[in-house]
Amino acid sequence: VEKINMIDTWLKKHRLIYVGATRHPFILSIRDGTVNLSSFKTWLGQDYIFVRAFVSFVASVLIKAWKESDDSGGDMEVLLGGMAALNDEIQWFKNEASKWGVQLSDIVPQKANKDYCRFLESLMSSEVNYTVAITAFWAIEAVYQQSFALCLEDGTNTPSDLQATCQRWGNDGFGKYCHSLKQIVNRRLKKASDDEIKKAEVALLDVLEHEVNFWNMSRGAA
Ligand code: HMH
Repeated sequence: VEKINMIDTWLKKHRLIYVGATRHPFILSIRDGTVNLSSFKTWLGQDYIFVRAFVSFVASVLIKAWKESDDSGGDMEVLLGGMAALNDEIQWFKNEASKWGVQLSDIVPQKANKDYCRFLESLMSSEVNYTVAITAFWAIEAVYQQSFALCLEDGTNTPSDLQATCQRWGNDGFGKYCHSLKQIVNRRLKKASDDEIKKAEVALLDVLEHEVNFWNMSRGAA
């Protein structure tokens, strides 16, 4: 297998599941303007809970980078930038929730969310190495980047009051950040053992499945 760009190799191999996560009916409904606002509010409240777990996960990836990385790609700076963005994101969720009348303190995590947070927690274990964890991290960010960028393309009907949400993950800066993460992952996978590569591929597939379940939950379909 060509190891220069392992991620692209995997995305071709798992194209259907990747498309399932990045062009989900929930996203397509935002894109064509038919989104149900109660679904959007469900997503907003649940994602706030997810992001709080995600911050802890990113902190664990940063620790692994410090311990394991040769850091030729400035991994720590990229991860620290990601954490700074999450600081901003938590505040954004609070503002957005108050705008939409969503009471964040009342949100009870639904099953798909709890399952996803539990998965993140499993990746925080010191048994999981940096290459596997950062592969999952890239995939988690890339799904949102691809999904929301789709809603910003020309000729779409994204409701004007959801444009800012789509911009949050669909903007060019976030795209560049995801690209930096992807380069780190490809660099790590080039040097990884077969066992690590296999585990990283499984982690990618796990992320994609959790993302699909998360979108399904938001639509009230799960
Ligand atoms: C479920 N996946 C989910 N929520 C997010 N906020 C992201 C990915 C990206 O940050």
